[in-house]
Amino acid sequence: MTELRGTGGTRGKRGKYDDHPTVRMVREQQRAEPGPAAPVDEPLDADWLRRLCLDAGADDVGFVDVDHPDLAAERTYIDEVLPGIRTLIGFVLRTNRDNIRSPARGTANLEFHAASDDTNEVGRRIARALEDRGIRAANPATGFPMEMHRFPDHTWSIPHKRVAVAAGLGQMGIHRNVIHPRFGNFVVLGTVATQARVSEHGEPLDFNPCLECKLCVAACPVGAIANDGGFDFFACYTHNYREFMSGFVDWVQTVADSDSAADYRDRVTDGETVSMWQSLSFGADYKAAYCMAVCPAGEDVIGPWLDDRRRFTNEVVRPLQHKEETIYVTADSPAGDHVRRHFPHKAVKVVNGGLGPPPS
Ligand code: B12
Ligand code: SF4
Repeated sequence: MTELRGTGGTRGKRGKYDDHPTVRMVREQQRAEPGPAAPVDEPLDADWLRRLCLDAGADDVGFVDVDHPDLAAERTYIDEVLPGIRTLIGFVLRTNRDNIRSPARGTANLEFHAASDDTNEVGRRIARALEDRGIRAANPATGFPMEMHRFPDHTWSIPHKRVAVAAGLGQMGIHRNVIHPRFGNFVVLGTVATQARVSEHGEPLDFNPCLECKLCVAACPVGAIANDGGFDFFACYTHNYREFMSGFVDWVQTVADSDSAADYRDRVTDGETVSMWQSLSFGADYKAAYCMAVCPAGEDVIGPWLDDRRRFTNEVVRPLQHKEETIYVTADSPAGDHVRRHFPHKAVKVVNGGLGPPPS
């Protein structure tokens, strides 16, 4: 009889749980249909696994050995997801482009939230399908929830961008988002970690779909993206993530510091208060993502830009640049100067970035 692991039984001896109905039932089943109780060590066929992932709803997929050198720096966090990971299954789901491009933030955020939910659901389906075959697998979130107890240090478990690049699903553009050769940057990235080995791994793309057109540089309201691909994390984080982690901390501090309702309403507009309510109720809203919105790269995306660049700029880039809105910056930051210089019609609001101690 196959020894059942985890029942406390010792081979040849009667164990404490031998008479439990579940233990008896499982042992009966194993006698009737002997099969692998633990994952078999044969690698999974890559074509079979690819089909499984596409059937689960992925738009593209690639496999990476967890020992890939590009993941070495992140192993402590990756290994936390599941013991004994051997393969990372990287996959992408397309997003609806015109939602992401919409200057109406509700329309763009609906797509970010819906596409992230779909991606989590696809990861869950892949993990479930593997589990049903006796293979251990887990799907960490595409974004949130994260390991917030480590905040502000490394809060994510799996660096999906690095996995996607190693899996051959795209390359990072100047704006540091992964650009898929066909779908462009209009993708959400997901990863499933599994103990299984896979017969073939992906190879990084041999070209970068980024055109170096710099539309992302021109569109970012806080100047977070440099021409050479440098990225001002704090500028992006302070504005775009105003209603996420640190922005929320800053808002709570403002509430705590206010002397009265009137004082609070001097510091925070009603629009900002209800926007925070909306983020807390329906999922935190991004303030921009304009770098992603304007990117013309990718076989399925590039057509309108190639046909008529002026028209593309007028229809896609200008509405975001011309939008009148509040831009959040920290005091004396290059981001503040950037908004005042390039987007004088946008209101600048100086806030506490929230990563350090509260302002005195
Ligand atoms: C951390 C993070 C961020 C950070 C940093 C972004 C970045 N460039 O890394 C912030 C909060 C700014 C951010 C913003 C956005 N993000 Co984000 N983010 C992540 C996250 C959790 C990890 C990214 C990562 O691996 N970074 C490390 C390496 C691989 O990237 P890197 O560019 O070399 O990172 C450097 C800097 O970011 C910096 N850094 C990172 N964190 C921190 C923290 C501090 C305190 C400091 C000082 C520096 C710093 O140091 C890194 C090493 O040099 C992933 C989800 C995940 N679990 O993977 C999503 C992810 C990368 N984000 C995504 C998206 C969509 C966005 C936004 C468009 C959000 C939005 N809707 O507005 C913007 C785009 C900003 C941009 N141009 O990059 C997508 C990208 C999809 C794609 N096609 O590539 C991901 C993959 C989520 C997903 N599952 O699809 N994000
Ligand atoms: S907008 Fe242009 S420069 Fe920026 S990432 Fe996309 S293709 Fe590259």
